[in-house]
Amino acid sequence: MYHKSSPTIAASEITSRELFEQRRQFIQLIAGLGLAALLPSELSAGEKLTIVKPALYTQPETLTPYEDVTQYNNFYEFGTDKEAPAKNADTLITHPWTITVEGEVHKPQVFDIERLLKLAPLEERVYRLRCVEAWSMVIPWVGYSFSELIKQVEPTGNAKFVEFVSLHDPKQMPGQLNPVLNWPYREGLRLDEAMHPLTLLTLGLYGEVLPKQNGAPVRLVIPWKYGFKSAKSIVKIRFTEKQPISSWTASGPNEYGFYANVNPAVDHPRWSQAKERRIGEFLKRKTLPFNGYAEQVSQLYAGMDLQKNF
Ligand SMILES: Nc1nc2c(c(=O)[nH]1)N[C@H]1C(S)=C(S)[C@@H](COP(=O)(O)O)O[C@H]1N2
Ligand SMILES: [Mo]
Repeated sequence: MYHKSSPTIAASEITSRELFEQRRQFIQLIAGLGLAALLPSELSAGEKLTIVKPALYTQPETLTPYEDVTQYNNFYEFGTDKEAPAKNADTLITHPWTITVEGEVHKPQVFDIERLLKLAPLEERVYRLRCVEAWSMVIPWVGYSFSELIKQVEPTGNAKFVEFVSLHDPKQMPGQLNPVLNWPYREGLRLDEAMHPLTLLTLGLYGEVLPKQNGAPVRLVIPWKYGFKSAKSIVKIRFTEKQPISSWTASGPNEYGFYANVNPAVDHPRWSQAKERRIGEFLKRKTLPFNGYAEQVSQLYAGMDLQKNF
């Protein structure tokens, strides 16, 4: 079973760049120890999970406090208020857990969480997460590039997209009794977006196994897209030839596009996307194209009309 085993430091203690760096190093240390300690002993023998690589794409920014990251959430399976997931998500059973990978792959297979934890060295990635509702956070995630899983299943030549499906069980997820979305929660990426090294298969944050309200035990984080693309508590991954229909796109095709790249120049029909409120800060800041990751990802969309493909 998973137990919260690593201490956390209040992010409010960060007062300078130096402290921030010290803290980062400490988090990296406990991340390795904490996650390794969670493995059943027969799996931890000889495994190098204690190494948490400082990552290539990590952004040196002030982290959003742990309390905000874990108490201000969107996870409609547990209610539509930001406070609801932290209050209600304890009914989610996160172990045992498997992800079934199927569709246009040469090697369809079922991954249990123990295997996912050791599929690749765990890295800490500090990513900005920009919600479509015009707020944002900076979160130290733990995981590895989703391409590591793609390699294992060997997509066929027909695979053009990847669909992600979250758990559907109203007993564990009472918010699913509310037809606010067409359950289960579904999201999708183009295969090249899914292959991009920034796309993170995420197993932890702040050096700990993911809290349930943040999408335990496994979610995706796609930092250049609006937060709703980053599906939580994933049980199925399907490689497809046709573009999958995301839950949010199904509920409002004019409001939530398939691409959903963060774009200050394309407003949501009901509000501006030009600025965002960083949770914990007072003044709004300008939203950056691709959430600040344009250098890494803009070539994925070369020649595309991003007003049309919003
Ligand atoms: N299954 C599922 N995944 C989801 C959501 C959801 O309601 N259900 N909300 C999305 C939205 S809108 C955002 S902004 C992020 C929030 O992630 P966080 O709560 O870890 O910050 O999760 C995304 N993933
Ligand atoms: Mo969101």
